Amino acid sequence: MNRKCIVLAACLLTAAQAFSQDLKLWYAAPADPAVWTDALPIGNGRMGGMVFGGVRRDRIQFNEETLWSGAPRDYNRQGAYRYLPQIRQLLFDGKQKEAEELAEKRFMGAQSPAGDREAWLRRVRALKGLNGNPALPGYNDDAWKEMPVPAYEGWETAGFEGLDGAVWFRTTFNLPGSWNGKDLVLDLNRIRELDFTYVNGKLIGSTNSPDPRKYIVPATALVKGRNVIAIQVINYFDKGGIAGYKDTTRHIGIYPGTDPKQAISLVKPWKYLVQDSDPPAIARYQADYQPFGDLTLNFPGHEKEERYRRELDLERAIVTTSYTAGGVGYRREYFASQPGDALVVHLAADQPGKISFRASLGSPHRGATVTRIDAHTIALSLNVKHGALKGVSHLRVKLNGGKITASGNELVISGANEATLYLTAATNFRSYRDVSANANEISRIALEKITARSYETVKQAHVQDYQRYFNTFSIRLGTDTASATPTNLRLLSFSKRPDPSFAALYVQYGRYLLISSSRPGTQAANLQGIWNDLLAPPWGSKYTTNVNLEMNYWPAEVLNLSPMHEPLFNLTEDLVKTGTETAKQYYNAPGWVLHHNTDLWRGTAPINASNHGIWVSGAAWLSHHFWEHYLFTQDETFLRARAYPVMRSAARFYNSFLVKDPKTGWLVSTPSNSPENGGLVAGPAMDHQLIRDLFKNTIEASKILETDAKFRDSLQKKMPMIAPNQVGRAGQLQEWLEDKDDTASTHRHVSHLWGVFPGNEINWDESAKLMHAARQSLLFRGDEGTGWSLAWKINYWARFKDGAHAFNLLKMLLRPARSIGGSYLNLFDAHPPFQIDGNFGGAAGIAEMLVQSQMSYIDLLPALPPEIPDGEIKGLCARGGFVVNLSWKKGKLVSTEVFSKAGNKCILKYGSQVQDFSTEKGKSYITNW
Ligand code: FUC
Repeated sequence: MNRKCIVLAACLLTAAQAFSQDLKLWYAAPADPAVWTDALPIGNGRMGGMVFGGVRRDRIQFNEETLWSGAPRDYNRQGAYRYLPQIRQLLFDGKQKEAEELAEKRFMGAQSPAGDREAWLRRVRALKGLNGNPALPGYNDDAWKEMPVPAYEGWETAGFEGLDGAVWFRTTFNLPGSWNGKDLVLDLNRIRELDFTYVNGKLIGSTNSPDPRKYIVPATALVKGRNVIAIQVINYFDKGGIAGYKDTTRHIGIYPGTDPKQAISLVKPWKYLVQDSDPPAIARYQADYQPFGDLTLNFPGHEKEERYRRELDLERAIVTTSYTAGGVGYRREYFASQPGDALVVHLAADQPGKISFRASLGSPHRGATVTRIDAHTIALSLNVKHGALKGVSHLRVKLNGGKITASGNELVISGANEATLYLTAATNFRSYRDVSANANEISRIALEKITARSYETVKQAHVQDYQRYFNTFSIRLGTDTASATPTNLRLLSFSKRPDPSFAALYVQYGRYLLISSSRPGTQAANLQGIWNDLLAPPWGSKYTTNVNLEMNYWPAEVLNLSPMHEPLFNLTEDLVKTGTETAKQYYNAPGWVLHHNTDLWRGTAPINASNHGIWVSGAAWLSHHFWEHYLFTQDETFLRARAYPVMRSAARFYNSFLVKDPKTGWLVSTPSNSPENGGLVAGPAMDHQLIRDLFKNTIEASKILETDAKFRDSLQKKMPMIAPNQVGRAGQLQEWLEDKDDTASTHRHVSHLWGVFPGNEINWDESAKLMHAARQSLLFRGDEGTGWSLAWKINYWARFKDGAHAFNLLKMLLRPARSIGGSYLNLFDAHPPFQIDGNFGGAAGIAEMLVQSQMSYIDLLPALPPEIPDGEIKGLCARGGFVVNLSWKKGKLVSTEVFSKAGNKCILKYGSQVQDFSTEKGKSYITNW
């Protein structure tokens, strides 16, 4: 066998030139205007856009990352620590329910102030703002409009985004003669959230419970012929209206007491009137990420288009739509420029004078206004309801030829050769404590700056800037035979037909999404990255820290996007400050702590409910990211100035927080939770893995930095006292201190395997027994899961070195989204609903199949799936400061080239073969295998 090491001259890895695998998502049709996840994302880390690419009407829904609900405030419940001993004791005594009840009352975070609900309700119940009483059968509703009823996901989905308050609904039905004298059942199933339901003016029911609403309508309330149903729906927040059944084949309706089969369906347009759309604020634990607005373009006369194509080019970060209509070829380009700090849309045609359209701005925020600034510019202003933030956005159109007029607040362009639209946006957010920025000035200045340059210059600067990051890595898997197939069809067939290059595209898409949602200097990528169209998005589109936020950053180091990690470090450094106060108020402890969620305002206290909101390991997990960044980059300045202070402070917290379990004598984490599974407990395995990882890394860091010897010793002493990983009666890795795992549970979280990935205390080399047990646990849990759960399992199976199993999970992640995890047409991860973590976890998982470096060596092709017999990668990063290029054929490694950033000793391992050699900083080493 030919195994040689050649020392090369220093060379910089600019990998992208290497392969020309087609890096495009493309579609032969525009996005369905009603399906947001059909649209293609663009983003510059600060502004995000979703491009629909419609022909007659195009929509670019956009975001600015600092537009959130809420305001700076203290999230901590003062003095919560006074209840800590009692909660601990209840848990040690096996009284989980009592512990949860006490914690629910005394240990949850402080909510935002609520408005006066009762006073408001009294007013709307007293028919304030109405002429007459809509409950009465004789009320004249001729002037009311109609709304389709029901809407399971809320009236928001029927075009009423942002509507909360008191809304009246009215409809009628004809009483069949044979029902005369009978009591009827009015089955409305679900109403969001409180209703007052009348039949012919008589109140027949009212509840705010989510339970099915089946009201008895007494025969005495009914009249012959036409009967009137009137419902006053009260909705304070989020989804509203008559929701009916999730299964739309089941109808809401009315029927004689015993026989639903005879029901008269009430699924139809109902008359409605908004009585009051200004309900009082509700108390919230944390804030929601907000949509900003919509840029809408109308193209009169664009009919019967041909040769339509919509694509996202990952190599240039540009979306393009093109088509022919009326004999003219049209082409639009859309991108989010980081150097220009704006979204840009360029319209061109293949004949002069053919660009005519109307451009307008809108926003789902109630009360948003659009004003005309000058002949070419309009501005949108908005305030977040009940919140501290305002947003301002500017739109300017620059033309080549043609003319522009303003009609109302629209810009009307006719007969241009080309047009370029520049969209800027800003808020008054400065920091989590300061909202004094001038949104209008920031947005206006950005606009003036970018519009002073030509479109070509702006575009070139964008591509150059983006490629600085994107081109550090390239990947080719298999031969690219399917790129001529539209992405939606590839998604349909990925689980059935071999298409390894689709997996390569998915990796690069993950990198694209990270560059687009998390640039140095911006906020960290949230649950939806930077893309959100809803005022009340799922889980607030905030930062869930018991896996989701961290998963967003799994690809950052390994896929050579280290600078994109920066926003997570900034976020964490804020959390160290707020979390220090939480550590004091809740645990009377030094250091910092973070529970299972945070938001723009850096909340660190427990939220939601005591059975899962009290989870203490966020600080340990985020500290892990600082250490990993150091391992990959070997940047000692970063270790000293940024990583160590964060890690040390977190270690101080756990050092004080761990207590002795009276039964076992081990040190345990309590109260806590094995994420979202099993309620409030003492000693979940995951916590101990995380804390050991933190202690170990902090010890290591303090040695490298030659500091804190005493503190290091105290951690070293504690390490062996922490409750160890245990193998249970079914051969599983125990999720809890006690051997009580339910082996039939298919719960989406498999947190107790954290030590396998992203941790590494459980591995084949040093702890094979535990590795087997962890594997057994994962087998019990099964493959199915939400998007992020599938993505985590890909990484687990890669660490178990089972490439075939890992690839099966990738097939599940890359299947069309249905009721369980998969991907939307734009390849956004579906929890469902959309959550971006799975995109990042999935991309990292593919890397994990191909190279691993968590031990003291670089493991090459450790879990190569049979579906990827051939491939080539350039620019993959490994711990120790190495950048790896490798190629393989027919399932066998062919060659590697390792670039050494730090001059460390390098050990390469491929199966049972090992190559080790010293390296010099800045040099590359080729090995043929
Ligand atoms: C955790 C998960 C959910 C979801 C949410 C954002 O609560 O358990 O599945 O991903 O975060």
